[in-house]
Amino acid sequence: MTLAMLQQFKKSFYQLFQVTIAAGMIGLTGQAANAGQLYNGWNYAIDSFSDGSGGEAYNIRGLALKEEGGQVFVALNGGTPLTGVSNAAAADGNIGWGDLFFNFSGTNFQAAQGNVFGIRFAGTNDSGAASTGVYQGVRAKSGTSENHGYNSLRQYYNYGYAKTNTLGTDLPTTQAAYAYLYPTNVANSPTTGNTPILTAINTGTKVGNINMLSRNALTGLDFGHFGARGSQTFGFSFDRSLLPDGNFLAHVFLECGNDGVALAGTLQEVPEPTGLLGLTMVGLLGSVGWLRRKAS
Ligand SMILES: [Ca+2]
Ligand SMILES: [Ca+2]
Ligand SMILES: [Ca+2]
Repeated sequence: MTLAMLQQFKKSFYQLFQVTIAAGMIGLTGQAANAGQLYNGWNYAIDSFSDGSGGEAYNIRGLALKEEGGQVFVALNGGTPLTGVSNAAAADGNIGWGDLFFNFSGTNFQAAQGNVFGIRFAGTNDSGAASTGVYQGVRAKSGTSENHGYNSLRQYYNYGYAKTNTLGTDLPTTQAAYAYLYPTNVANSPTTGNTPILTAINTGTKVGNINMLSRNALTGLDFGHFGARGSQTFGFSFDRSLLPDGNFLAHVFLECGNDGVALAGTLQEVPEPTGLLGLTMVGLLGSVGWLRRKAS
């Protein structure tokens, strides 16, 4: 995919979820997405640097993804360590990362429940997934109350965290965030009662493992290019074949709902080697036939 194609897709994605709610809104207030955050082969979503409730230990700065050599690589940057932060107010004494969700359905996240992919990458979090890895057929749950967090996205915004790039550069406004996470009727009238923050896998089927990667193994990664310089950078990879082809929206919240980020991207179709050979043969035979007809 070229940079121009990615830019167009990211812009379209943002507009889709703006248009979804436009009918019920007085007008559009969001600016065009700061799209096309492609750099050194990585696709970036840069999150607000000042929307981590509780300070930098609960602040996400970016999410990035690249596809290379039959693997998908994911990287995160912010102030929250992979193993979370000790906090006596949490049921398990720790507040950390939730699970990462991939939605290829083109619908809002709530409508997509049961048809979502989820990745548990933090081995110490409160996921309903038994172990780290990639899961399909996922339904998500909210773990914010056990993690001393926000009971709803609306409550988080009511506390003053409705900042620009609230869920990163691909879902930059509160309207876009509501429109992606909830059905239209909720997005048009978000309350503290109808906007739970789904932070973790509840149920799903494990389809593969992930490989945790050191900073140095994340070749080409450069959050600093976008000014995202959180103290924590980590990532992981998994087999490309575990996810379908096409456009997706990926997102992750901290377990407390104190911050979240989303990334719009595309996983391109990978042709089967035998299929490709077959197509080449058909093409060659077709050319031969055409040449024969032309000669006769
Ligand atoms: Ca943030
Ligand atoms: Ca926890
Ligand atoms: Ca955020």
